[in-house]
Amino acid sequence: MQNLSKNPICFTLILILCLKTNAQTDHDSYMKREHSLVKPYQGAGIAIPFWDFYGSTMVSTNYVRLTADIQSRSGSLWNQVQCMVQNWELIVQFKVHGKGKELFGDGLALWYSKERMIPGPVFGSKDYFSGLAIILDTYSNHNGPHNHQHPYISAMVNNGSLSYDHDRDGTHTQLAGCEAKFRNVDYDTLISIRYENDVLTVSTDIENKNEWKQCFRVEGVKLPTGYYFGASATTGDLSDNHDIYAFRFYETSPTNVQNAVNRMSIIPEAALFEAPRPRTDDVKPGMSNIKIFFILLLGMIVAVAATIFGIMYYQQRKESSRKLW
Ligand SMILES: *[C@@H]1O[C@H](CO)[C@@H](O)[C@H](O)[C@H]1NC(C)=O
Ligand SMILES: [Ca+2]
Repeated sequence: MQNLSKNPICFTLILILCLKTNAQTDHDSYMKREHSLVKPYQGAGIAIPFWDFYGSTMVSTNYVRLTADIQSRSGSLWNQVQCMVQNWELIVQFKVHGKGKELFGDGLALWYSKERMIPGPVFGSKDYFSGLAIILDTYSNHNGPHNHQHPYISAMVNNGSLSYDHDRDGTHTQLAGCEAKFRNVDYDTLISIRYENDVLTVSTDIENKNEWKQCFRVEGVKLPTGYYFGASATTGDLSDNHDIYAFRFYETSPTNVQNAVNRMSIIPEAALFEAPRPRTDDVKPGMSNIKIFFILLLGMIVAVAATIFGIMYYQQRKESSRKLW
């Protein structure tokens, strides 16, 4: 321990490791069947208990395919049971894959929303939604430079007043996000969405390491109880298979029934938006470092020149005043 405290970097590393372990998912908590979707799905492709599907969605033995790798498809999958759990974790096993090497899209969204089964432009679901969308965007619609790579995972909280802007890949309405290379890999890819005491934490397990990596954590997220879980995906000119393998829902701490009922009437809200959210191609590019360097250099030259002239002037005056005397 003495050695450790003498070595601050090592100590910090160990501290981070400890914190990470503590933050890791506690899978001993109880999986709630009414919000979960696990194999065997039952119903032989016709009906899955607690779940409805819409559009291009197809159920097979191993996965639910929201869209196939075909242009202009849209599909969704919705839980039938309102969520009255206050603190929860949802783990979704998914797979996004297709023929496209360079061009593929558009992506999928995981929902906790008031409305269900309503098709629309936000990855196959309704715009101006109420609730939470976790968006797994595989295609960058943005023509200008982005400040991140795709695929990209982001969160958006909406009270029904905001529109998801595809042209900006939703960057100016997102709470937070992270890059995530989940596409076309041949191992399992999972995302965890944790909502506890108004804190939203999204983590991924997409590197075949069997461990969670935090994507983002946002405090002050207000979500009501009584909304529905869902998943939707869409393809346009570009396509991909968007498959859901499992939804696993856990109640992470016991719910107080009265609180849960009271929370049904709150309006979705997020205290902290990611700041700043630049709309990059609208903004004139700022001064480049080279420009700043030259301006500083010019300033220095002017200052040096002024000093030299000043000294020369002073000496000349001294000399001329000497002559006068
Ligand atoms: C809904 O959200 C918008 C944008 O965040 C906000 O301006 C508005 O006040 C909110 N409305 C309600 C009723 O909370
Ligand atoms: Ca996009």
